[in-house]
Amino acid sequence: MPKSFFHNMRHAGFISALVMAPCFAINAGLVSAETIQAQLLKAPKVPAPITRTQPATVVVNLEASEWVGQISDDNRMEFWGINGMVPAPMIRVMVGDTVEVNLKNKADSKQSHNLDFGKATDGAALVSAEPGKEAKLTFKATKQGLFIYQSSTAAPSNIQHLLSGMYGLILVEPVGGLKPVQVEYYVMQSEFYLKDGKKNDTLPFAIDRVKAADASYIVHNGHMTALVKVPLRSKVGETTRWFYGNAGVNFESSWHVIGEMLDRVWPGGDVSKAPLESIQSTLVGTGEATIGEFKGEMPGTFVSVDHSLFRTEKGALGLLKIDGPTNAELFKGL
Ligand SMILES: [Cu+2]
Repeated sequence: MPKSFFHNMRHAGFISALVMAPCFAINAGLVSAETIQAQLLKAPKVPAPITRTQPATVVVNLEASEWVGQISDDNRMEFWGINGMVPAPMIRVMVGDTVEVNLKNKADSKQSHNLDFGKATDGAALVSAEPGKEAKLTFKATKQGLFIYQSSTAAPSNIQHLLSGMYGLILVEPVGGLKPVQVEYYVMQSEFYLKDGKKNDTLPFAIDRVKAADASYIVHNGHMTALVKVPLRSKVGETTRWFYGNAGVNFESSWHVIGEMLDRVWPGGDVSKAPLESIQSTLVGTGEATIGEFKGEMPGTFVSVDHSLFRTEKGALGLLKIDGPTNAELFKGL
């Protein structure tokens, strides 16, 4: 862990969502279901909320590739990811939508890469592409909720895909979308198992450490200090909704925001049920995602953690900076 995770707070960037206009597919003179190009943004950005009530076809263009990048300020590793991002971009669709996934595998990849969307539909929905090739998968989003899509790990030998960054969230919203809130963020806890090395080394994957559950890093959004260097932002009075995933593979995450109460939590991302209310910490299993939200009552910098607190030394934390006037009625320091 760097000396102080508060050190870089002032370099915070403001995060804004891009909105893309939908287009209509015209087929043999008939207007078919609306065809929408999925917004694919780098975490913690979340695609724009769904407000429509009619199913559409959502086109999701994904590219698998392998690259060497920073896992911490000191060391690099080889990532295997989607669209050059770890975690992969969040996909947002509505129940009843047809999802068209185009998976391209970059020509200089050494691996064949696949993605499994089986949680968002009935049965297996796997798409696989050899280096330099492209594959297409069309599936109907039949199950609403928040799920992880990931590189399939049918054989243990494939675990390196899941431990190199090949996972993201897919949100299947109910018809008409979730109740709107002011701010939404996407956070993924993930584990990396690497051989030890010196400063500036590129650290190779270490399967022995996976088996021993001896993680080198447990991070929020693909880098040890991703959400420390660039904190999440909101304002007093705003409700912040978090789409919080845990890619695993060894550690459940006890998600907790120090100094805040989770006003509403949808455990397991199950939006078909009423949320739990006033939750202090919520367990997010490996290979599971949860939705949680809270209203910021006071200004300050709040620390989101896996409450197995020594994991913060490996990167399992992020900051939320809430700006605005203080509320003396609610809380007064001595
Ligand atoms: Cu892969």
